[in-house]
Amino acid sequence: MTVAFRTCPLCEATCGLALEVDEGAHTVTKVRGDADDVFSHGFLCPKGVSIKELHDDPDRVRTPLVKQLDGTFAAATWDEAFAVIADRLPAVVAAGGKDAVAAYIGNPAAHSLAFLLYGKVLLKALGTKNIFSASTVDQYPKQAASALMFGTGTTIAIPDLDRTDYLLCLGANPLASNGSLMTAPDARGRLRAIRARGGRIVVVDPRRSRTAAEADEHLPIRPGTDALLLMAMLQVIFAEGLEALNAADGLVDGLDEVRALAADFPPEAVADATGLDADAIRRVARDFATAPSAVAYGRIGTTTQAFGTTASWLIDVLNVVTGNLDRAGGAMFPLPSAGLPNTKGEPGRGRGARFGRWTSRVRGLGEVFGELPVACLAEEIDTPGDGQVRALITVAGNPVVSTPNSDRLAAALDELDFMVSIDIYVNETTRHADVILPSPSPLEKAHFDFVFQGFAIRNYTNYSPPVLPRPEGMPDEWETVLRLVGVATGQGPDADVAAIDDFVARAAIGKEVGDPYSPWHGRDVEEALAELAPRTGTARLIDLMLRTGPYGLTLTDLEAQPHGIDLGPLEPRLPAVLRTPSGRIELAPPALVADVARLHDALAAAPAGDGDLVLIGRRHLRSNNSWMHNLPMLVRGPERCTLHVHPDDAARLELADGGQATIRSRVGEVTAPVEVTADIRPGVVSLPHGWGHDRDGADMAVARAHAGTNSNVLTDEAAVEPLTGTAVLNGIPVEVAPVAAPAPLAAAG
Ligand SMILES: Nc1nc2c(c(=O)[nH]1)N[C@H]1C(S)=C(S)[C@@H](COP(=O)(O)OP(=O)(O)OC[C@H]3O[C@@H](n4cnc5c(=O)[nH]c(N)nc54)[C@H](O)[C@@H]3O)O[C@H]1N2
Ligand SMILES: Nc1nc2c(c(=O)[nH]1)N[C@H]1C(S)=C(S)[C@@H](COP(=O)(O)OP(=O)(O)OC[C@H]3O[C@@H](n4cnc5c(=O)[nH]c(N)nc54)[C@H](O)[C@@H]3O)O[C@H]1N2
Ligand code: SF4
Ligand SMILES: [Mo]
Repeated sequence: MTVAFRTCPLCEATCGLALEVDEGAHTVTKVRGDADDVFSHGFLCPKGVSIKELHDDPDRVRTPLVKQLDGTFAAATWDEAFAVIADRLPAVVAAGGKDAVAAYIGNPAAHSLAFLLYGKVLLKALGTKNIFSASTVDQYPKQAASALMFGTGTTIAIPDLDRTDYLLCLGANPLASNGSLMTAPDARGRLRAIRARGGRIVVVDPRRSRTAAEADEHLPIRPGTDALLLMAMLQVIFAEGLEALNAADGLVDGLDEVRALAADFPPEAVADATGLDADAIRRVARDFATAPSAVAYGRIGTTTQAFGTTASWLIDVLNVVTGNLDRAGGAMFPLPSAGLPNTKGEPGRGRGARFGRWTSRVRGLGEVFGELPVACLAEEIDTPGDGQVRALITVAGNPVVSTPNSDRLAAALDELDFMVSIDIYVNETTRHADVILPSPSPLEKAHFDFVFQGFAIRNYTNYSPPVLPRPEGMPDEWETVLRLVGVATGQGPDADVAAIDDFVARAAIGKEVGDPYSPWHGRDVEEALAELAPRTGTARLIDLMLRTGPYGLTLTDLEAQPHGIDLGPLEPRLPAVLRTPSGRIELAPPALVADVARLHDALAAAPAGDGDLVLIGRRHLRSNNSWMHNLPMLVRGPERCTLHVHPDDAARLELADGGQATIRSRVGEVTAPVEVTADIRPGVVSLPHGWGHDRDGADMAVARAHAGTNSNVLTDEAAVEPLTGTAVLNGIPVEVAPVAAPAPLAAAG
């Protein structure tokens, strides 16, 4: 029995795990939090504990599966599976061109070294414009706003949670989600510490979430109106002369423009639309502006809604004009060990961001960060014509459950000529695939959360080697990706993966030696490649990123520190962090200023009537999007997929607590059990996403027994946020009615 230390790959908190390993039985016997982890200090949540069940899950796919003529899957060897792919994928391209193949990249890919480091290689090899991901049902609005203001999509201002005096938390529930775009193991402990040191927490959420329940104040906002609230706060701050730029002073363009825009939104003007009291808005604005330090932070409830990018922008405008950008206790820019685009090239200036360089075929939605909005995936498959998508590759994604109008997408997938999924389950999406290629279990892969280290509330780094060896014959995830690259580049099913890997490494080194600001500038590529030997694959690329990164570390340095390396609290990074063409903070990017017209329209529109209901989502600590419901320890206990309804709405609609209700939207209808609770505001109902595991053909026995209802049968693919095409998943108009109890049988005779 040995103890292995590794970072938990299951959410953004990146907790250190201490695992008792039984190599003989190829499993772990015990999961604990690693008390010596430099960042998580032993914190662990129920999902982290479940990594053992995930590894042991009998339903987890362990060999390639190939669909038979009768529609069932049969186990295949890797050579057999790749032979099928090499036979059928190029045929789709030959018939319909490169755009006939689409790709969808799911959320766990953001935690996978293979997809982070080689995913782009695959997408480039495919050469298709039909690239989709979970980002357009998630964080692209925040990344787009950040790119327009600061110059790159990963230059995201992160709450300095451990030092702030005032946290304004909008549309996020870190007590359930463990934090997102705010990597902070033990978010609850860190939030409690804010109050313990005399600070204040205000939560803006239509629901009294767990985070709201622990806050000093809860503002139960109407869904989709956060941008109006933020405008009103800015109006107060400007009108009362409370603005101060501090670190951003002399670096800001557009301050007068923002001041003029906000002038139209005094608290009284937005009170009805937001459902909030004007005095409360005014007080929160003053408190925020006058706190010794303060930070506004928004997440899913502010991004996947009608004003996602605009709200994300105004959150950072608030941080900037109150002098809280780039100062301790405010919103700061991490400096991760593997670097970021904002550590490359000329400090303080860059090319900035451009969106809409191409558009989707059917609806004409614009490209964002090289992708098209996933809300238009189904129509790209089911609408005939030139450029129609005929094949799909999914990578660690479950779009049939996670993206809007699930039923339309599920039907569209059945029409494809060919589909490949790299995944660890046969689920609602992968059941449509012709070939499923499994990944190793999380315990059989190396892990390095370099993306989330770039969004962390403290600078730290931590590399985890695999805990267990891969089973005989199972390739590493990156080898599978590169084998697909071989097929996509016409090298057939047996391409030389090592040669492709060398090619990728040379290209990455080439970028460094060509960057006058890189420590490796001007070096000889072959000599640099030799320095990284004998490492190959993901380890070689990580070593390169570390060596050319801001701290000049090596992978050997990280391997020597299994509990991680603390690199200290966040430090000011202005102005060097900026990559805007102007070299300044763009407070009023034209695309965002233009969207303020829609805010005026929202104010002018008739307020919601008494009978109007809108649907929002929510998360639970023991759930993880759509894919961890097959683990018995996470689905134990009361049913989680329930419709939350306020008592007033329940009375009006004659909905009984514990009874069933039908929920209908423009695109679909589902049934769910009702949970009557005063924790949700009237006029709003909430159903969590990620459920609905009763589809035929999925092979997840535990999940099927706890099927729940797929809330994305209700979300509308036509409703997208205009700047990034991100789906509106919160604020969906719905009608709710009780399911009539079965009539009692008439007494016989
Ligand atoms: N209504 C509504 N919809 C939402 C949301 C919401 O709040 N409301 N949230 C959205 C958000 S934020 C997100 S991120 C998306 C998530 O959307 P997706 O990423 O599409 O879905 P997940 O549920 O994360 O599914 C992950 C898939 O990856 C597989 N998987 C897990 N680990 C691995 C691995 O190591 N390797 C491989 N190859 N596969 C793996 C799982 O089996 C599963 O099929 O859902 C979005 N959908
Ligand atoms: N346990 C668990 N942890 C997770 C996940 C999970 O599924 N389960 N998913 C992970 C992923 S992929 C992500 S992206 C993160 C998301 O992390 P969070 O954003 O913290 O996730 P949620 O818990 O969904 O919190 C969103 C909140 O927004 C509220 N909301 C809805 N509409 C509005 C609105 O219009 N305005 C405002 N102000 N609030 C609104 C909801 O009531 C909800 O409380 O969580 C990650 N962590
Ligand atoms: S909070 Fe996230 S990273 Fe930490 S143990 Fe839980 S799932 Fe893993
Ligand atoms: Mo997400």
